[in-house]
Amino acid sequence: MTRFESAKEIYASVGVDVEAAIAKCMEVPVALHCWQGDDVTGFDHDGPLTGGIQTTGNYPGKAKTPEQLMADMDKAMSLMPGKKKLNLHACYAIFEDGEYVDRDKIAPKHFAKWVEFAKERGMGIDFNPTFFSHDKVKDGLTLTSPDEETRKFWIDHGKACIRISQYFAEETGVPCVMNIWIGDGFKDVPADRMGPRMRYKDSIEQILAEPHDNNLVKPCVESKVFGIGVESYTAGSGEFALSFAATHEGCLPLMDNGHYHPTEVVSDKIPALLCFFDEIALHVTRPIRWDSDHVVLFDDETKEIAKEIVRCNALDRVYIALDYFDASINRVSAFAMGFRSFQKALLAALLTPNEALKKLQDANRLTELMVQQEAVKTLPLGDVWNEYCARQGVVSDWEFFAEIEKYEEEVLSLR
Ligand code: RNT
Ligand code: ZN
Repeated sequence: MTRFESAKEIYASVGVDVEAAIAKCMEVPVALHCWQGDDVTGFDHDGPLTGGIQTTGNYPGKAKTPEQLMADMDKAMSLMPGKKKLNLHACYAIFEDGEYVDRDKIAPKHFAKWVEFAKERGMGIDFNPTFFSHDKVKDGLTLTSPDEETRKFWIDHGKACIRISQYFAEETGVPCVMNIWIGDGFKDVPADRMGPRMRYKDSIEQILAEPHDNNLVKPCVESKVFGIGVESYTAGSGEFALSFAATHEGCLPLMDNGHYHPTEVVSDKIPALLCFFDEIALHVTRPIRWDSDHVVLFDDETKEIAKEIVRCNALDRVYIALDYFDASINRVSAFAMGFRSFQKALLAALLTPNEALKKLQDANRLTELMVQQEAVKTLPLGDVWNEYCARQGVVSDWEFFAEIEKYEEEVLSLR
């Protein structure tokens, strides 16, 4: 008997159907964020990363052109099991033949190459307006700016992104999640906390008024607790984003698990929000002490997030995207490791006897629940994971690094 066959029997003995879990895991789309490949730089500007986020490290081989970024994503995707969706930021517009337009004027044609890339690989596309790293960010503000010309520029950017999102959905046949996140805030104690939020509310309302099909474009608002240089106040706080989504038809809340106080957990917020929203969106990341955006690993909170989505029976109600950017290690490895880690968490969640455990809770058999939840942790997940990777035609964890080394030697080191 192979290790996989033996694992299957062990899981069956606790009521888990391994084949069903593997089949399900292959179907769940997870969005891969292009910005891990070039430290959130993009192709439409020179100048630093702003908005209160930061990449640290200077590992060689960073992608500098659309072709390099696509090649790196291709390599990474060849190492990742599971269903992928492409996640783009507006600053990854591709201008050709010397053309350039500012962010308020970007159009579907500037993303035609990405559409081609996605279609050839059978992927849908998610999208993000880029409200940072740009000279029209005035005094650190965009959609909350008291300067009407500035605010209008960014509203027009948002509207352009709605049109591009609709184009992505129409082209790929897959709904496009369009995430609004701004870094607007203040380093020190503001004198007016409500004014910027009222302007933000009005700005998003204007953006969402841009005609679009709600079945094709899924706008969301991502909250945040603080950013670098905006430690005292963030306009798009948790309460703001959640209340906005709750009161605006067709708008989803997006939770990034790096955007909360350190003892708050998104895994617990998922079932809370699912009581009220048909659909929600996630950015899965790994915050170390702050919103540091480390590569996602197979750690406790990642496992718990996946477990909640699965046991709430909400795989088709939660839009899952990854969001991290580590410039201190091989970026192709970072891409693939984060994706593989989330896949592993999903598979583990699908291999958990959730119904049996729920029954113990409802019968108040809490001693037994603790004992069994601990026993689940050492079920032979690794054997099923290896089989899952093999069936998806990707290398095992132990073969993975050799692929990274080879690509670094043959491609990245020549840049
Ligand atoms: C920033 C947010 C946001 C960004 C990306 C690049 O804290 O998490 O989602 O990481 O839009
Ligand atoms: Zn995020």
